[in-house]
Amino acid sequence: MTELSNREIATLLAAIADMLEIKGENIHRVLAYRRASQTIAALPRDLRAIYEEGTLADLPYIGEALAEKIAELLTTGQLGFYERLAAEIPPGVVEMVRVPGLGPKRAAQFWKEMGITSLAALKEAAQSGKLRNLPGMGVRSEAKILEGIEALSRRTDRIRLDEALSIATQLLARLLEVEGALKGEVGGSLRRWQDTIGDIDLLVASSYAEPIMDAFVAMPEVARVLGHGPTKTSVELHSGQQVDLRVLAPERYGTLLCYFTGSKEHNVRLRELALKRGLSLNEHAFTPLDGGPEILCATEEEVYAQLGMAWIPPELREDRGEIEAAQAGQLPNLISLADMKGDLQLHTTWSDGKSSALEMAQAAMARGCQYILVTDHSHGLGVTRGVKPQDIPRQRAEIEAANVELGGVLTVLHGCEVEIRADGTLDYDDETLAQFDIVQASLHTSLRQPREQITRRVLNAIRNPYVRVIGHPRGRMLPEREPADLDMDAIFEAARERDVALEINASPYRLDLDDTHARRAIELGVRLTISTDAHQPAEFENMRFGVATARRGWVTAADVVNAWPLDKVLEWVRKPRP
Ligand code: DGT
Ligand code: CA
Ligand code: CA
Ligand code: ZN
Repeated sequence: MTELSNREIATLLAAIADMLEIKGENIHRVLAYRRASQTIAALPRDLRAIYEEGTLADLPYIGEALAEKIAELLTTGQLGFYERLAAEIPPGVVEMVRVPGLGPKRAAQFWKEMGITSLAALKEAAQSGKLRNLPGMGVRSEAKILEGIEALSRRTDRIRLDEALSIATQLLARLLEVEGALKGEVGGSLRRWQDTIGDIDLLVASSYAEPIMDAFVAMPEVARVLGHGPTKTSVELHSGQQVDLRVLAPERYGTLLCYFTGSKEHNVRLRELALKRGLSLNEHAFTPLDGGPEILCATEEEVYAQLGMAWIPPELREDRGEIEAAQAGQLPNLISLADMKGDLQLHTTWSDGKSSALEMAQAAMARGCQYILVTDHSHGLGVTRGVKPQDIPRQRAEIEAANVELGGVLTVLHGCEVEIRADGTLDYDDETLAQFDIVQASLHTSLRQPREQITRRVLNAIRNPYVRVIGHPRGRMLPEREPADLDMDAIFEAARERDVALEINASPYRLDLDDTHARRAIELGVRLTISTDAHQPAEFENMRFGVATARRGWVTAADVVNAWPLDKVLEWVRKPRP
């Protein structure tokens, strides 16, 4: 019997909650299981260890009854209560609850009234129009179910960049404390700063791999060991993430890093180039095909030099032209975090932010920022409070007071994130917009409109005489919510014509524009901004994700408005538009 991980137990308790709800049980009972599931999913250590200490019932939302059920799971690998429910409710019905927008009540309805017991049968029924006549259903809700099934099929195990980075840096720091560990780095997609991460790769230089591997598998986050060898160990964490650790001697660290940073496509090209030089290349070394001695590389620079080119920044290693550029000595001079002089999107307590403009400014100043633009939501966006037109002068006075307090070290500008409404109009009229230093416009609602309609909304905003920036243009949410179906070429064209900038939103939930769109934008002469969209001081930290995304898009400091000094930004804002 394999031991259950925290994640598997959490999943099982969540399934019990769903099944109880499908049965129409008391909502408090349902919530008890759901909360217990969340508690366990968030635990940083093995549930079994807590059980053995006898302190299960001390965990939040876990009482005596639940503690007993967990004990049964941990000791027998099974749970009678779950088995009985599962025998009663077909698994396909429980699966239906995972469809976005489809709750347990509907799943029960489809099961009991239509005899639907699988996702495939549900899809079929929706496609042939059989659901629309059920009570409470209609043509629209039927279409939503099809969309939901579609979205579910796209669902991935990939996680957000910030989550992966936080796990990886914690594990790596502890590995580097082991005696004999000389240095280490995160590798794979994480080192390339891809927007979502499959598994985490850790790379360590040491001549003594064994104690490092042993320390790794003994870490409390580890749920199970998938493979344990002299140079590679793979584990699954309680949170469900897979982590691969590779250790090689320091004199081979360059090839190790290069190989496991990837991407696979980039590596294939490097190996082809090596072969042309009569060498085979892997993580250990270059090996001459004619049988000569290995060529070891302690650094990545040596690996690339061996192939006749300059070191390529990891963010570019996707085989999108970086190898040709390196060979020609024409790698772009990529933007870096140190180039960022301001932040042009953030929120305060005037809308859904958690801090005042002054508090945000002080935090930004501590990070060396020279200016920030406060961009609270306009009042029409239902979910947040937003700034009413009559309150704009009061907000302005508050910002002016903050500027006095800051004494000129950092300048706070008064902006807004005006809502692009579903009908394509903006939430403020032009007279209102004229009061702000810089106006950004964004989409937050009706993101599933047909391409032509939603594109027209953004084009309208770009053509407004006051709008200078479009925030998070495509409206995606990582890792799963698809972007709006926008005609990006039409948007790039209009943005270039009107000299309106497009944002790379640095929130790891968004990273929107993404790398490829950012690259296309600058190739077409469109300006960019990179902004954190911070809702509290700690979120200024996210700038690095935005800059990394820009680097993946070959962006240089000249392309980015808030990498410019303030006077140049203001000149750009005030310049008459065509
Ligand atoms: P991920 O984990 O899906 O976010 O993406 P990566 O790029 O981290 O992929 P992963 O973890 O499978 O492998 C890490 C790196 O190791 C990858 O970028 C390139 C290298 N690598 C892995 N498997 C292969 C392979 O079969 N051939 C080559 N050439 N390289 C590989
Ligand atoms: Ca990986
Ligand atoms: Ca991997
Ligand atoms: Zn927004």
